Amino acid sequence: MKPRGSIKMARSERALLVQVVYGKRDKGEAADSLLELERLADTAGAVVVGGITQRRDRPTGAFLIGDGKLEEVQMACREAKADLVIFDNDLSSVQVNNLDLALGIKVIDRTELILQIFAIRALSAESQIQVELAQLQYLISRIPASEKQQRFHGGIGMRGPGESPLQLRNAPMRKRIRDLKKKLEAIRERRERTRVRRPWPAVCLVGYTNAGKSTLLNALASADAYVDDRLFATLDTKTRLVKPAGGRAVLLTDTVGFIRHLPHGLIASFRSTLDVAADADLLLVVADAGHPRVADHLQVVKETLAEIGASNVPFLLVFNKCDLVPPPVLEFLKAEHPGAVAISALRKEGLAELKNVIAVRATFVRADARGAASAKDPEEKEGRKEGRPSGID
Ligand SMILES: Nc1nc2c(ncn2[C@@H]2O[C@H](COP(=O)(O)OP(=O)(O)OP(=O)(O)O)[C@@H](O)[C@H]2O)c(=O)[nH]1
Ligand SMILES: [Mg+2]
Repeated sequence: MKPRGSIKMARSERALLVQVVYGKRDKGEAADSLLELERLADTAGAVVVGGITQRRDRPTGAFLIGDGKLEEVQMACREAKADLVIFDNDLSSVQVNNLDLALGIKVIDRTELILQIFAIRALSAESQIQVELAQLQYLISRIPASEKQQRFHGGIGMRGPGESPLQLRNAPMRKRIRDLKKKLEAIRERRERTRVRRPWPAVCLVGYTNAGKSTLLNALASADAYVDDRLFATLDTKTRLVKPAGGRAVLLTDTVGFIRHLPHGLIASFRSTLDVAADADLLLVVADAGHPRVADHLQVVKETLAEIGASNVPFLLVFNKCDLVPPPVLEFLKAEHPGAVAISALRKEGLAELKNVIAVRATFVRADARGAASAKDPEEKEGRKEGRPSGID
């Protein structure tokens, strides 16, 4: 199922990628970051026409890259007929302006690219408010006062929900930010009231983008969450009731994925969506076992969970995409992470065991945390069947 806002490009922009690697940064990690930038650009609808990396001891200069490298980038842009340059590193507003002028084409950084993807992908009113807030805060923090109304000038091919120049002109940005924050606070309060009443243990799927969280929700709950081999397919939460055979039902929620260098402003703006993880009784940390940098991904997930205040929520590590993993690699991962469950959400393998572990862990942590062990299963009381209870989503 395609979401209404799936990316439709009138014309694909041709993007050249540039990365500056400082000091002792791990080569493999930097290379993976560049590959990820390529996927992000593709997700935003651009066609990547090349990539240039420079190693430097420390960040310098008006252009981030050295003069010689700047010439190389100029030439590469001309040769490849690029109309966009995307930096993997964060750029200051001064650097963006200097590069814009020197190269004569649009220059954006990774943060702006991610914000644009979120703007394109945001479907619900809530995620649109969150993206607009993040964009406005990005503008305020990065752009000199004289330019505040001119950034987000079209991004890659299309507009997002938060970038109407009219909107920016008609309402001073700070007032708009205050209004958006108020709206999000109201959403949070409403969600908080629902949370207090929820009768089932709450389990939340978290993990790196593209790990297979939505595929797993679909497999466990016969749901229809949007699945895509692009990054940030999911920006909204989706909750379904899952009942293990003979066990107690849990509420399973799918949410937005994480990525390295996820802009802090975006995390703060997506607070009301990410609260679902911080409030969960159990987190299912889904990892793509077939990804060569899975250890980096797990580290990013750990750091992001800390940033959203979910570090203390009990978790269960789930290695997904095991159908793609040679047995020795799987054995290595299992040895490194005792207690992790190995599955293939796509092929529906290992799901019965996973459901049982979830049932035991979720009931245990809920009883432990809230003294609810003696509470009667509300599902039995209300005679509900597996599926979607009313008022969820
Ligand atoms: N081979 C294989 N592919 C899988 C498996 N699970 C998911 N995928 C694929 O991985 C891609 C991403 O899946 P999603 O479920 O959208 O991933 P996600 O974690 O929800 O991603 P975001 O919403 O972007 O954070 C899709 O192409 C899926 O078909 C699996 O077990 N095996
Ligand atoms: Mg998803």
